[in-house]
Amino acid sequence: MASALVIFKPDAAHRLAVRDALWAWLREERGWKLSGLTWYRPPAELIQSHYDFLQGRPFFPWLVDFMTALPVLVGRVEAEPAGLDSMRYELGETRIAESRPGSLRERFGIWGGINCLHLSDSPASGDKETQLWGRYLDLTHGSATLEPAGERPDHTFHLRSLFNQVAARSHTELATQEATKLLNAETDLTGDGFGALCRILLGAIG
Ligand code: DAT
Ligand code: MG
Repeated sequence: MASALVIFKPDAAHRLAVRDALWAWLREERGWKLSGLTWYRPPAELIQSHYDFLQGRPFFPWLVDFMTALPVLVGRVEAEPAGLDSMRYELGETRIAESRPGSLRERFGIWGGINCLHLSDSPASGDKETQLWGRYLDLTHGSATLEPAGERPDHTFHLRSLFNQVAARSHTELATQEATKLLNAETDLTGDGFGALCRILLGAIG
């Protein structure tokens, strides 16, 4: 069996309808077993180590801000290597514009690297990542309870269209305002937390 680290990134952890959908997928446990899911806000040093192979890339400062600005949901899955491969296949490719139609990232990711879920990409990286994160929190006894999204909408495709407009510098201000309104309808974050969510998501555009 291989261990893998799973993280609901801030977009997935705080957009409630998206969180529900991803949680429903993870809970299916088709060939994998989930142990623990914990709310945790990672410090920058942890994210810098976790993504050390990306240091120096132009999006790296954004990536660290994205992953440290809000609490995320972290857990561990156990799977046969082939089971882990099929989970990664269902997850889809890294960048949303390139994610396979029907994959989780194509369905729920907003733009660029705002791609909702982290999942270790091999047994070797799973070992490394669960060991690293295990130094900061207990990955086996998570007891996060997830409130159901209730009537919260999922505006993924509309948000993707608006983010594309912001990226193309077309109606930048209006598209930003409209995206902020839609995000507000999707999340229960308020005040500084909501401000942080908007900053890290729109910050992906650079
Ligand atoms: P994955 O998450 O599919 O395993 P990765 O490990 O190569 O992808 O990269 C880690 C994260 O870094 C990824 O989920 C989002 C961000 N990232 C990687 N390449 C990117 C790019 N070209 N543009 C924006 N964000 C990127
Ligand atoms: Mg990876």
